[in-house]
Amino acid sequence: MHGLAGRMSRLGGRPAPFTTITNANFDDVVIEAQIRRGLAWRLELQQHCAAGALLVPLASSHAASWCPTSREQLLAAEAEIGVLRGSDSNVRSLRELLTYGLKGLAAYLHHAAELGSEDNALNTFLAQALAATANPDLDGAALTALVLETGGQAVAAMALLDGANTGRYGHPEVTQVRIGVGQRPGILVSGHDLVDLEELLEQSRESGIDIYTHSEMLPAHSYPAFKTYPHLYGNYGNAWWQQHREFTSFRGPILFTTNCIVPPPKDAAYAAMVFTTGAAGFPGYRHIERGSDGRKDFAELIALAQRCAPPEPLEKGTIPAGFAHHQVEALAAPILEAIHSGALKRFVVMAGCDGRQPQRSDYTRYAKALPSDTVILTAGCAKYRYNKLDLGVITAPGGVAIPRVLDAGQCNDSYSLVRTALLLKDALGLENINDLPIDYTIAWYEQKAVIVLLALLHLGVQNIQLGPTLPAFLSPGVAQLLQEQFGLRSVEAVAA
Ligand code: SF3
Repeated sequence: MHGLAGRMSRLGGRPAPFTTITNANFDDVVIEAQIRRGLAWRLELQQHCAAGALLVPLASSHAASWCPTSREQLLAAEAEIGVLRGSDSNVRSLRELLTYGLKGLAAYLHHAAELGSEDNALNTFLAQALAATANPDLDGAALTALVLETGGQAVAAMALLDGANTGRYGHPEVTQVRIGVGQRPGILVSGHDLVDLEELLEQSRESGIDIYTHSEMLPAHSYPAFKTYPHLYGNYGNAWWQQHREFTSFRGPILFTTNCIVPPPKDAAYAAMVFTTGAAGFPGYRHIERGSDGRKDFAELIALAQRCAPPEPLEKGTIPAGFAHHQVEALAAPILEAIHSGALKRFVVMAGCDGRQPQRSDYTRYAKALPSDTVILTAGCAKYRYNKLDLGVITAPGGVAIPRVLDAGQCNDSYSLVRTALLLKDALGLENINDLPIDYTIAWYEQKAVIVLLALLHLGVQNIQLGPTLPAFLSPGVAQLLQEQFGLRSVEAVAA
């Protein structure tokens, strides 16, 4: 049964809930095939239960018997299984909050599984909690408890992924990442999947091209294992939503390993050079599957890159990265000295997703306006709103310079922010995580920011600002509950 739970989260080699994360996969054919594989496995599970005289989960529910034979029947199911089913707006809202959290959790588990790290208890929780979203008998109290439990599971999943990443690639270390370009053509790798990047780097050795990271792949440069590839040149561009302009000027092939894809304009010449793999997909983009030998073959991309021009420069210089928990622990002494001397008075966790809405530039203004004795702890693509600002350093009494933006990595690396907070709490002898001089402002756009939020709530963090606005799926009743229990507010509400 445990093995089946793991398989259910990665239908047919593709991570099923991860595929439905915002901006990961726009290919209806792929998603329908995933649903049909899921239905086949449901039948397998039912037969397995019947053979062992076991209770069939949710046997009497619609989810256990639903069997669409056509695309039309599939789409018609929306009224019965869609987001707006049911009349209680708070139950709908909690179910959607749970679903978002589970998709984020599935993403972490998938990345860890790609690195060979699986946890049966986490896989089983994911399967059971997904089944709970189809249970019409769960009331608001039961769903609230499940949402908060999902936050606890998220902390465990983030620890699993952190161990998988650092076990394979080493602990991230402070690194100056180039943001200019070289003389050779390149391949641009976007998304979050480090294993894909590793395979591409291996296959493109000595091929006369360079590999560039984009958006959430930037933190790869900080891992010791990735530093051994001299053709991992640097990072090109910014957060996901600027990809039309940046992909055009890159002039070489692009590989999407996960979210976030922006549908290309009809006349976009770069569209012919985009490839997807893993959870990512878009109609018309070529998809690279893992072969029966367990390997992804990137030869077509590499050959295409060899015929391309080098990228046009967008900017030049370097940006610092690599402040994950192990590196921050190494800097703990000067950080504590700076706190005790009064040179460092406050931290602001500014993490999560970036987006194209104009009000997101408020994060840049906010970062610029912070007092010079404040350090930003960041992770996720939200960082691009302030990671290229010259905010300077705080100098500890012993002379060590502490940058005012400490970038822990991808949204997947938010675990590092938790570890840093717990490290400071213990070092400062505090009882409660909320006694730390830390403010939290989480920028959300997709499901992985939601699971980070649930993890922080599970740890008891109070007064988080979520922005730029609260998710539309939070009903007034659920938003009020989160405000009363956790002090959660929208950035908008705080600014008003
Ligand atoms: Fe960004 Fe899509 Fe969420 Fe990984 S790449 S944080 S939005």
